[in-house]
Amino acid sequence: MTLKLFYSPGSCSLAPHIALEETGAAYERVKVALASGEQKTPAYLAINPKGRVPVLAEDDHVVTENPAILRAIARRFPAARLWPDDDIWAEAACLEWCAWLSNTIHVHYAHVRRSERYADDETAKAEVQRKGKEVCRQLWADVDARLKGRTWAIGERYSVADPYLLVFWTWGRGPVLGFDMAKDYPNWTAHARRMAQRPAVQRVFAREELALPG
Ligand SMILES: N[C@@H](CCC(=O)N[C@@H](CS)C(=O)NCC(=O)O)C(=O)O
Repeated sequence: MTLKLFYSPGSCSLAPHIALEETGAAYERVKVALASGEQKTPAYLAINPKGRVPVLAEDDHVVTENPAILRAIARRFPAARLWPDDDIWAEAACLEWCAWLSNTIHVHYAHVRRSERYADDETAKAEVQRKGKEVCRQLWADVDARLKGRTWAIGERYSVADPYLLVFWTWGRGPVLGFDMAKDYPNWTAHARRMAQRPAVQRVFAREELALPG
Protein backbone atom coordinates (compact mmCIF):
# COMPACT_ATOMS: atom_id res chain seq x y z
CA MET A 1 0.00 0.00 0.00
CA THR A 2 1.24 3.48 -0.76
CA LEU A 3 1.74 6.06 1.90
CA LYS A 4 -1.51 7.94 2.46
CA LEU A 5 -2.31 11.23 4.12
CA PHE A 6 -5.88 11.88 5.21
CA TYR A 7 -6.21 15.63 5.33
CA SER A 8 -8.61 18.55 5.17
CA PRO A 9 -7.68 21.84 3.50
CA GLY A 10 -6.74 24.61 5.94
CA SER A 11 -6.76 22.32 8.96
CA CYS A 12 -3.80 21.20 11.10
CA SER A 13 -3.11 18.48 8.51
CA LEU A 14 -1.42 21.31 6.58
CA ALA A 15 1.76 20.53 8.57
CA PRO A 16 2.21 16.89 7.48
CA HIS A 17 0.97 17.81 4.00
CA ILE A 18 3.88 20.27 3.66
CA ALA A 19 6.33 17.86 5.35
CA LEU A 20 5.44 15.09 2.89
CA GLU A 21 5.71 17.47 -0.01
CA GLU A 22 9.17 18.52 1.21
CA THR A 23 10.38 14.91 0.96
CA GLY A 24 9.64 14.72 -2.77
CA ALA A 25 8.22 11.22 -2.21
CA ALA A 26 5.11 9.82 -3.87
CA TYR A 27 2.12 9.69 -1.53
CA GLU A 28 -1.62 9.56 -1.85
CA ARG A 29 -3.82 12.34 -0.49
CA VAL A 30 -7.30 11.55 0.76
CA LYS A 31 -9.44 14.62 1.37
CA VAL A 32 -11.78 14.44 4.37
CA ALA A 33 -14.70 16.90 4.27
CA LEU A 34 -14.75 18.15 7.88
CA ALA A 35 -17.45 20.73 7.15
CA SER A 36 -19.95 18.04 6.17
CA GLY A 37 -18.96 15.77 9.07
CA GLU A 38 -17.19 13.08 7.06
CA GLN A 39 -14.83 12.55 10.02
CA LYS A 40 -17.78 11.17 12.02
CA THR A 41 -18.92 8.65 9.42
CA PRO A 42 -18.49 4.93 10.19
CA ALA A 43 -16.15 4.58 7.21
CA TYR A 44 -13.79 7.26 8.52
CA LEU A 45 -14.10 6.22 12.18
CA ALA A 46 -12.95 2.77 11.08
CA ILE A 47 -9.70 4.43 9.98
CA ASN A 48 -9.40 6.88 12.89
CA PRO A 49 -11.79 6.29 15.80
CA LYS A 50 -10.84 9.76 17.11
CA GLY A 51 -12.71 11.29 14.17
CA ARG A 52 -9.97 13.78 13.35
CA VAL A 53 -7.41 14.60 10.68
CA PRO A 54 -4.54 14.17 10.01
CA VAL A 55 -3.95 10.44 9.62
CA LEU A 56 -0.86 8.92 8.07
CA ALA A 57 -1.25 5.33 6.86
CA GLU A 58 1.04 2.83 5.27
CA ASP A 59 0.48 -0.94 5.06
CA ASP A 60 -1.08 -1.90 8.41
CA HIS A 61 0.23 1.19 10.18
CA VAL A 62 -2.13 4.01 11.02
CA VAL A 63 -0.71 7.01 12.86
CA THR A 64 -2.66 9.91 14.35
CA GLU A 65 -1.48 13.03 16.24
CA ASN A 66 0.63 15.60 14.45
CA PRO A 67 3.84 15.19 16.49
CA ALA A 68 3.87 11.43 15.85
CA ILE A 69 2.97 11.85 12.17
CA LEU A 70 5.63 14.51 11.63
CA ARG A 71 8.25 12.33 13.33
CA ALA A 72 7.21 9.33 11.22
CA ILE A 73 7.48 11.33 7.99
CA ALA A 74 10.93 12.60 8.94
CA ARG A 75 12.10 9.12 9.93
CA ARG A 76 10.62 7.53 6.81
CA PHE A 77 12.46 9.99 4.55
CA PRO A 78 15.75 10.78 6.33
CA ALA A 79 17.31 12.35 3.24
CA ALA A 80 14.88 15.27 3.58
CA ARG A 81 16.52 16.13 6.95
CA LEU A 82 13.28 17.22 8.57
CA TRP A 83 14.16 16.07 12.09
CA PRO A 84 17.53 16.99 13.70
CA ASP A 85 18.27 13.62 15.31
CA ASP A 86 22.05 14.08 15.11
CA ASP A 87 21.98 16.84 17.74
CA ILE A 88 20.43 16.22 21.14
CA TRP A 89 19.51 19.86 21.83
CA ALA A 90 18.22 20.63 18.36
CA GLU A 91 16.12 17.47 18.55
CA ALA A 92 14.79 18.46 21.97
CA ALA A 93 13.96 21.94 20.63
CA CYS A 94 12.06 20.44 17.68
CA LEU A 95 10.09 18.12 19.94
CA GLU A 96 9.47 21.01 22.34
CA TRP A 97 7.81 23.02 19.54
CA CYS A 98 5.74 20.05 18.36
CA ALA A 99 4.54 19.31 21.90
CA TRP A 100 3.70 22.94 22.68
CA LEU A 101 1.85 23.48 19.39
CA SER A 102 -0.14 20.30 19.84
CA ASN A 103 -0.90 20.25 23.56
CA THR A 104 -1.26 23.96 24.33
CA ILE A 105 -1.61 26.21 21.30
CA HIS A 106 -3.98 23.98 19.33
CA VAL A 107 -6.04 23.26 22.44
CA HIS A 108 -6.49 26.95 23.31
CA TYR A 109 -7.43 27.70 19.70
CA ALA A 110 -10.06 24.96 19.96
CA HIS A 111 -11.67 26.87 22.83
CA VAL A 112 -12.47 29.61 20.30
CA ARG A 113 -13.17 27.45 17.23
CA ARG A 114 -14.89 24.53 18.94
CA SER A 115 -16.35 25.94 22.17
CA GLU A 116 -19.06 23.25 22.08
CA ARG A 117 -16.41 20.83 23.32
CA TYR A 118 -16.06 22.82 26.53
CA ALA A 119 -19.54 24.09 27.39
CA ASP A 120 -23.20 23.38 26.61
CA ASP A 121 -25.14 26.58 27.11
CA GLU A 122 -24.69 29.58 24.87
CA THR A 123 -23.55 32.02 27.56
CA ALA A 124 -20.91 29.60 28.81
CA LYS A 125 -19.75 28.95 25.23
CA ALA A 126 -19.37 32.68 24.60
CA GLU A 127 -17.24 32.96 27.75
CA VAL A 128 -15.09 29.99 26.69
CA GLN A 129 -14.52 31.73 23.36
CA ARG A 130 -13.73 35.09 24.93
CA LYS A 131 -11.23 33.63 27.36
CA GLY A 132 -9.81 31.32 24.68
CA LYS A 133 -9.13 34.28 22.40
CA GLU A 134 -7.49 36.22 25.22
CA VAL A 135 -5.18 33.27 25.97
CA CYS A 136 -4.44 32.82 22.25
CA ARG A 137 -3.34 36.48 22.04
CA GLN A 138 -0.79 35.83 24.77
CA LEU A 139 0.32 32.50 23.27
CA TRP A 140 0.74 34.08 19.84
CA ALA A 141 2.93 36.76 21.47
CA ASP A 142 4.96 34.02 23.20
CA VAL A 143 5.55 32.25 19.86
CA ASP A 144 6.50 35.55 18.25
CA ALA A 145 9.04 36.30 21.00
CA ARG A 146 10.60 32.83 20.65
CA LEU A 147 11.08 33.32 16.90
CA LYS A 148 12.96 36.61 17.31
CA GLY A 149 16.34 36.42 15.58
CA ARG A 150 15.72 32.92 14.22
CA THR A 151 15.46 31.90 10.60
CA TRP A 152 13.57 28.70 11.43
CA ALA A 153 11.83 27.41 14.55
CA ILE A 154 14.93 25.81 16.05
CA GLY A 155 17.46 28.29 14.65
CA GLU A 156 19.28 27.96 11.34
CA ARG A 157 18.02 24.51 10.52
CA TYR A 158 14.64 23.77 8.91
CA SER A 159 12.57 21.03 10.55
CA VAL A 160 9.01 19.73 10.80
CA ALA A 161 8.38 22.35 13.49
CA ASP A 162 8.32 24.98 10.71
CA PRO A 163 5.31 23.76 8.73
CA TYR A 164 3.58 23.02 12.04
CA LEU A 165 4.10 26.66 13.08
CA LEU A 166 2.68 27.82 9.77
CA VAL A 167 -0.66 26.15 10.56
CA PHE A 168 -1.19 28.45 13.54
CA TRP A 169 0.04 31.52 11.67
CA THR A 170 -2.70 30.91 9.08
CA TRP A 171 -5.26 30.38 11.85
CA GLY A 172 -4.15 33.63 13.46
CA ARG A 173 -5.04 35.58 10.31
CA GLY A 174 -8.25 33.58 9.78
CA PRO A 175 -11.79 34.61 10.69
CA VAL A 176 -11.89 32.81 14.05
CA LEU A 177 -9.07 34.83 15.64
CA GLY A 178 -8.78 37.66 13.10
CA PHE A 179 -5.40 38.83 14.39
CA ASP A 180 -3.33 41.38 12.49
CA MET A 181 -0.40 38.97 12.10
CA ALA A 182 2.00 41.33 10.32
CA LYS A 183 1.50 44.16 12.81
CA ASP A 184 1.22 42.26 16.08
CA TYR A 185 3.42 39.24 15.39
CA PRO A 186 6.23 40.45 13.09
CA ASN A 187 8.77 37.70 13.84
CA TRP A 188 6.22 34.97 13.20
CA THR A 189 5.11 36.76 10.04
CA ALA A 190 8.71 36.96 8.80
CA HIS A 191 8.91 33.20 9.41
CA ALA A 192 5.66 32.63 7.49
CA ARG A 193 6.98 34.74 4.59
CA ARG A 194 10.17 32.65 4.53
CA MET A 195 7.98 29.56 4.45
CA ALA A 196 6.10 31.03 1.47
CA GLN A 197 9.36 31.04 -0.52
CA ARG A 198 9.61 27.25 -0.34
CA PRO A 199 8.33 25.42 -3.43
CA ALA A 200 6.76 22.65 -1.29
CA VAL A 201 4.75 25.23 0.65
CA GLN A 202 3.69 26.95 -2.58
CA ARG A 203 2.45 23.66 -4.04
CA VAL A 204 0.51 22.73 -0.91
CA PHE A 205 -1.06 26.17 -0.50
CA ALA A 206 -2.19 26.06 -4.13
CA ARG A 207 -3.63 22.57 -3.63
CA GLU A 208 -5.45 23.55 -0.42
CA GLU A 209 -6.57 26.84 -2.02
CA LEU A 210 -4.97 28.96 0.70
CA ALA A 211 -3.47 32.43 0.22
CA LEU A 212 0.29 32.40 0.70
CA PRO A 213 1.59 34.63 3.51
CA GLY A 214 2.36 37.92 1.75
N1 LIG B 1 -4.19 16.43 18.58
C1 LIG B 1 -4.56 16.21 17.20
C2 LIG B 1 -5.66 17.19 16.83
C3 LIG B 1 -6.32 16.83 15.53
C4 LIG B 1 -7.53 17.73 15.29
O1 LIG B 1 -8.16 18.26 16.21
N2 LIG B 1 -7.86 17.91 13.99
C5 LIG B 1 -8.98 18.73 13.63
C6 LIG B 1 -8.64 19.57 12.40
S1 LIG B 1 -7.41 20.78 12.76
C7 LIG B 1 -10.18 17.87 13.28
O2 LIG B 1 -10.03 16.85 12.64
N3 LIG B 1 -11.37 18.32 13.68
C8 LIG B 1 -12.59 17.64 13.35
C9 LIG B 1 -13.59 17.67 14.45
O3 LIG B 1 -13.29 18.18 15.53
O4 LIG B 1 -14.69 17.16 14.21
C10 LIG B 1 -3.33 16.39 16.28
O5 LIG B 1 -2.48 17.21 16.57
O6 LIG B 1 -3.22 15.67 15.28
